Amino acid sequence: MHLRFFLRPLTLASGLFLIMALLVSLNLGERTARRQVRTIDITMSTAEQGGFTPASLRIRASQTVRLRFHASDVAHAVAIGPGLELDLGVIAPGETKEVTLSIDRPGVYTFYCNLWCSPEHWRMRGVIDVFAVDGSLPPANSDPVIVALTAAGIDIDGAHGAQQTVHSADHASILITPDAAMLAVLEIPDILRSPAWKRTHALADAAAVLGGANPSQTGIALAGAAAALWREQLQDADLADAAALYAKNCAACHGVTGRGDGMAASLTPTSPAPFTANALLEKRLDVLYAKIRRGGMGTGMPNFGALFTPEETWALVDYLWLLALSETSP
Ligand code: HEC
Ligand SMILES: [Cu+2]
Repeated sequence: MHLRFFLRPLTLASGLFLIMALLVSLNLGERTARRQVRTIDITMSTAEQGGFTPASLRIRASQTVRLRFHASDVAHAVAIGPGLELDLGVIAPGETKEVTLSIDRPGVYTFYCNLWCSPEHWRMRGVIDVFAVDGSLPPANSDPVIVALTAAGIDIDGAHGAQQTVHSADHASILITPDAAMLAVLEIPDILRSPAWKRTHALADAAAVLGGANPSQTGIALAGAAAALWREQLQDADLADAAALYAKNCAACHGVTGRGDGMAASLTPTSPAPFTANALLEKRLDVLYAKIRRGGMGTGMPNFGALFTPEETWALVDYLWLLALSETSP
């Protein structure tokens, strides 16, 4: 009883002191943490006026940095890739948006504008070199798909990717539309359901394989059946992310529905390709993949290999075919 009476004021005082000490140290800790975060201010103008300034950043793996993007002239939008899933969205003129990030995997990353802001918009890119703790930068790895195409002697810019077993002349004036009813009638070889086979072939090849198993069918009927088969396969795929990437990075030239009629379509030296079954008939999927990653030399088709992961690129190829085979196809 006596003891308790004596102790109480002491406990109260020391308790208060402890709490205050804790608050002070918390505050200090927070301040030092904040000081450790390097802030980098990046000004954005159209590519014609210099694009991103600075356009080249060097950070260490796992280092936390705060990137502050300021739009100095018109509206821009910023995303960072590949594989980081960072998209800051639109930044209005005069506005600043920031992102705090730390990248664990050393390598070369790209920050880029994904809102059409000027005729040279797609050149608006910046590079982030992320160095390993030992100061090294891993060499850019070559893309096995493009390496394989080159090794096989396939010209990515060539007009034809397919084996041309079904000749395009057969279809020159006939529109290929998916014919789902045919699928119940035809013998469908298993290989046509193999994703790996599909990636190294074109719709014309699929039609040719169908023709081998169903010799009495006409070329256009086979192409319609092959198109139906591809559309069926695509309907189960989750292409929401690819649709978003397409809307931000491709629609300006290729058009929202892929008809080659985007608002910037008239600005490219070559017209942006339409994504229709007829136009893509003889294009191997890996050739489309390569074109997206590497761009079309001198045509105005930008290279997206430094922006997207291989998986995102394949999903885009699927999405182009979904556009080509959708109901709104002419
Ligand atoms: C600045 C305009 C522009 C933008 C943006 C653009 N493209 Fe293109 N694209 C073109 C032009 C022009 C061509 C035609 C040149 C060629 O086929 O090599 C083309 C061709 C292609 C081809 C080859 C088609 C074929 O039939 O051979 C594919 C695939 C393609 N683009 C996909 C994309 C994707 C996917 C995006 C977005 C990630 C995109 N493009 C963004 C202009 C653009
Ligand atoms: Cu832009």
